[in-house]
Amino acid sequence: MSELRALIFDVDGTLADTERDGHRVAFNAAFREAGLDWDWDEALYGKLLAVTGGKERIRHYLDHYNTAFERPAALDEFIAELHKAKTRHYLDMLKDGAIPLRPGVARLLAEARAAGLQLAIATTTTPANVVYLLESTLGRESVEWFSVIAAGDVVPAKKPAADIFEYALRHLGLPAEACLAFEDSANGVRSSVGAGLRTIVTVNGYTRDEDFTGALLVLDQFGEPGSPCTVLAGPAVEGGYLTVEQMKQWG
Ligand code: XBP
Ligand code: MG
Repeated sequence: MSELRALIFDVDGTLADTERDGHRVAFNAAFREAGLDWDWDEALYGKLLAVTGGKERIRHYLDHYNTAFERPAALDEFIAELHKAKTRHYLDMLKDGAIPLRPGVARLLAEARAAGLQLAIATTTTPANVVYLLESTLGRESVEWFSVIAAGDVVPAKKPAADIFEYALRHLGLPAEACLAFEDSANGVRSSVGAGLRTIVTVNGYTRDEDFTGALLVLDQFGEPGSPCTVLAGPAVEGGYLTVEQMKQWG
């Protein structure tokens, strides 16, 4: 048993419900702007989430769902440009405060800081998306709360590969046993568990029925005093909401 020293958070689906009403909408806005008639509805987007990373997701869409599309010769650049526009639209949404944090996230971050734990991010999304989300929900200074923000193309192999969590651990300078990871998806859990991390899952509409083999605990949300979480798998959560005190006991 090792003393708990750091918490490593996924972003999309874990800190905030960003996919259906955030990233998806921004992708569609970028497609429209580029004169494309592509429309990623909620159901299709759920299937496309099988592939992490926005650029990788666009390529997967062309390979499997829009094979008739006449591809430009410079496909990589075409995808990169579309994705740049998508990021611009997504950041505009964050600036407008369109995406709140999930229940219990702000409380848990505050508890962790008060307890002297380090905080880190491990995500496949673009770095600016993380900064804007933190700033718009927790204030400008909140970015500084995180010792490591591991995001996007900083590793070539995105989740479910373990690389992004391994990168975060390396930069924290801690062994996996001293940390807990927080995820919302099967791809994320494969990545964090692959890096040797005990992982707590909070599911969302897109990921509820996924396979979370290897996770320590699966919840519907972190929970808040007076607004309890539901345990879907794993040990009981005392009082109905996840606390740093409890997590230390599972250490
Ligand atoms: C998140 C992703 C990201 C976002 C879009 O996965 O796969 O690609 O959907 O962000 P996870 P970008 O939560 O497992 O890290 O378009 O910036 O890639
Ligand atoms: Mg996620």
